[in-house]
Amino acid sequence: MIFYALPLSSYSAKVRIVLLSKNVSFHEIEPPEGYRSEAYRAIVPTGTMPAINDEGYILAESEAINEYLEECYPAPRMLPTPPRDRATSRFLSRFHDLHLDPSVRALFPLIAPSKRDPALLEARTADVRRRIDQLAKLSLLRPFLAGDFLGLADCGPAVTVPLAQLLLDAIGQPLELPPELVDWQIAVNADPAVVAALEPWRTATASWIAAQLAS
Ligand SMILES: N[C@@H](CCC(=O)N[C@@H](CS)C(=O)NCC(=O)O)C(=O)O
Repeated sequence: MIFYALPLSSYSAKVRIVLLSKNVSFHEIEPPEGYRSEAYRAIVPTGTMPAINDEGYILAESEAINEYLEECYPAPRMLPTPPRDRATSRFLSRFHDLHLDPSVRALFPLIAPSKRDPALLEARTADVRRRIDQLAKLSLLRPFLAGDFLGLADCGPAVTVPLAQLLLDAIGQPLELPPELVDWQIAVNADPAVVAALEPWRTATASWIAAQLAS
């Protein structure tokens, strides 16, 4: 399986967690000539990353990829069995992709000190804190977001919550996680697949933030 990804991409890290958890044999490469390029669109029509090529089967969108991996590689399972917990897991994944991650991503243009608009910064940091509080309220936290094992619902927030922490640290407004999420983060960070999947992302993100702060 070919995995199109970049170290700096948080959605790539979200899928990498599942690939490593399930011990899938894969070859990670950067999109040829970059995502959105003609060359990459010839393979992945949306031009978006991450994507996989599984023996000629092309699939983009992190959550679709993770669900496909869950079906092709059922062990260890990453979706709960009871229908309501399963639905909650899927709800949390959508909450992450549609609300939490876009809120955190909206801080990117404001990290460089020269580009900080105080009013915008205040509004966007407040929005991130609101979304993090919502994540704590909406999750099952047993101690993972949708149950008692690392599941698909954890994979996005496993990257986006530390991203929010790093970005808010960079602007001097550290994020205090709700206590339930502190326990969740300890459990997630104890998982070897999460540690390995996030390692390239942590290095690339630290460099990007340092470059922004110096600009
Ligand atoms: N909804 C997508 C989001 C992934 C995403 O935002 N990827 C960025 C790179 S990190 C991208 O491909 N951007 C190109 C575009 O949107 O045209 C997913 O879950 O895979």
